[in-house]
Amino acid sequence: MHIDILSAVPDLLQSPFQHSILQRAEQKGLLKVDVHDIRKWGIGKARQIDDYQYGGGAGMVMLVEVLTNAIEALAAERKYDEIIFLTPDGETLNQGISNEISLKNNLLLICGHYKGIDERIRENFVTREISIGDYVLSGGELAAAVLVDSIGRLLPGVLNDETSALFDSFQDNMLAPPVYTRPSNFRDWEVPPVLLSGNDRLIEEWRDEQALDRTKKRRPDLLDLDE
Ligand code: 6GU
Repeated sequence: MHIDILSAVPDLLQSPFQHSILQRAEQKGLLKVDVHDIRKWGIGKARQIDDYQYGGGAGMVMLVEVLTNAIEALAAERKYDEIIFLTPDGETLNQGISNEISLKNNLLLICGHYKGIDERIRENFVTREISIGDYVLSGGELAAAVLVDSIGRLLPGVLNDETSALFDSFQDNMLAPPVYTRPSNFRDWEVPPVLLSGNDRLIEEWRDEQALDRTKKRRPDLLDLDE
């Protein structure tokens, strides 16, 4: 998968993809992320990328011409499956959306800043709009990092044990069961004996039960989704 990201604050996106699972994905050639500074397409000597909004009101808006030039320059190199704008008024990201997007080959992510981007970009280029939750961030960069992380780990071959994403929280609309490692007794805090039993069937039953219990208690809304 190839992901281009357009950002006015590219430095914010330097570190997130250079560690752990996403680093491994890049090293294995399964994922390539290129961050592009929008200012590269800025207008005039000052490389202007935003302006006051028509009709008045506080906050700057990113320029239609600048974003058009940026998008068209990148689109000339690559045919995008989706052009995604990160915005608090987009559809709220969930595991199902991440699963779906992880099947694409080429993505362009656009990070807004200030008040937002000229609506004509959304009308004429953007194919999908995504929010990461009902709260406001200063820009789309951290949301883009969240999206890339959640889809990058789903690419075939990225996780060591390919089955492990299947048992993540939210796959099957269920939270994950509790996990333990050695020692089995620490300060009299004991690991549930069934996990030490060696009986795979009982262990699986216990995990299913714990996952359901946890989901009922913490996120009953997830269980309604199945009906
Ligand atoms: Cl995608 N952008 C911004 N600015 N704020 C957000 C968001 C995105 N998702 C949740 N809050």
